[in-house]
Amino acid sequence: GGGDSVVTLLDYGAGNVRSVRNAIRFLGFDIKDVQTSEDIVNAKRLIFPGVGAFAAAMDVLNRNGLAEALCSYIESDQPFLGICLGLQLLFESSEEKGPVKGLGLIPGVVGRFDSSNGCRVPHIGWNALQIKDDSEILDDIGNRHVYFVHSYRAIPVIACLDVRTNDKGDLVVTKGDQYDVREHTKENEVRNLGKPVELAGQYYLDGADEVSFLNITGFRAFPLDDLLMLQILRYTSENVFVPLTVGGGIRDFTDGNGRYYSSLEVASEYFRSGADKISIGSDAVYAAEEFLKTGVKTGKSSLEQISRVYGNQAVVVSIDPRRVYLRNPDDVKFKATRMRNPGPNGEEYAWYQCTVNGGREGRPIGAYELAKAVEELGAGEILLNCIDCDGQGKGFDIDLIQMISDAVSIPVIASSGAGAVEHFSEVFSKTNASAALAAGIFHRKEVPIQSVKEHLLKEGIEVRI
Ligand code: 1PR
Repeated sequence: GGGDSVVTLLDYGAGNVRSVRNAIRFLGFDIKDVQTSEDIVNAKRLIFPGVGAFAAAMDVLNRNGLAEALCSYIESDQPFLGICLGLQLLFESSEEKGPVKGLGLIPGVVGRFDSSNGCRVPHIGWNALQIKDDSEILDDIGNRHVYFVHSYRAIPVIACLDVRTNDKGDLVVTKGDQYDVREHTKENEVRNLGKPVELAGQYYLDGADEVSFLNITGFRAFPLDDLLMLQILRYTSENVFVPLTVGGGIRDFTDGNGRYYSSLEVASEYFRSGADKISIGSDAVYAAEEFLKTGVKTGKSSLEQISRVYGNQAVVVSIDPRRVYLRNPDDVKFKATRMRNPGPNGEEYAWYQCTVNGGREGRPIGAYELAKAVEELGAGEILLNCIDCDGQGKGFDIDLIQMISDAVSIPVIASSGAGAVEHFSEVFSKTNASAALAAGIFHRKEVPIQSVKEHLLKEGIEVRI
């Protein structure tokens, strides 16, 4: 219930509701959380943000008697804002992992986008709105760019912050050369490029379309012990109003006291702290290997569990491949590609071996095989790194990015090697990458994000300015 300054929020426990909370508070309203169906009945205005999978959300609504209350609230014509899934649930049914029955307040079925015309699905990114009538409702949105999980998109530029604890115990933004993040000095210290919250805030102001945090030692430390990381997300999400992705250490885990945490719990904590997407590295490699071996989707991998609850669009798989040169593409059972530039011994081909634990261990699976498998298992996006190119500033690995972005129909984020604005236009003109990510050039202030965008615009590539 509540007075004029209260908005009732239906948070059913999936997805990042923090950004909606921040927005409501920014507008000067207090938030009343729905605890029971009574709270819906008594609401004066109700917001229903929905990120996640249709079936899982319907389950929660039905289980707690919220569905009925929601229907009578909306039928009595009271103020209601359904966001994304929060609107879709009002339809009769959804094709998402279904058909699954919805609330049936709006006639129609929620269908999947057609990807046969070359559109990547899910479509994830920033776009300009073309407003056909004279509606002023969106006048406040600057030049009318909006983040879509939809069907047309502008090319996003993503700033990536690799974070880890340095030897003094501070969480710092670091950046490696081919994944080696230590200074080559006597002290051998972890490179320190700044403070995570400050840098993320700066990149947002500079025009980054998305910000990613990768907790690069998450594979050995358990992320839920890393309260600092969660704190960083909370602070960042207060000031950074572009999608936030966080990765590192997402897996099932049993702590020293024998308490078991599912990867879903880990991810949920990240989402609650302000992440819009989570990114899985090592654990996705193991899941893909298992899937390719057995041909069975167990539903138990972190990838499958998290995408089932939060939706595919919330799950990024980060691939850390290393080039293995070949004279003959038939020498390995993994997909090899012809290289634009031959290897050190004149090799004309290479396959890309996936690694785990921050590049420390090579696995018997190629980037191509991994990408196809994780698409099957429910990944919504692929963050495609390349250890050979990381931190080198010599350009993206076009051969790799071309091979992977042609192989899957989910968006591929090109990463590793950006050193100049031309590298960004090159990757978009030569491959089907859907976004480009860079770290070092932004941290070292060599090239501002704005210059990258101005260059892309000049080259005829649509970006959010
Ligand atoms: O395996 O689920 O715990 O996830 C670990 C995550 O941490 C993975 O996403 C993995 O890519 C990342 N990671 C692990 N070790 C490192 C390292 O650098 N030692 N960083 C690491 C990955 C790579 C990029 C980088 C680009 C662009 N960083 O994201 O930002 O290469 O760099 P550039 O523009 O400077 O060339 P898990």
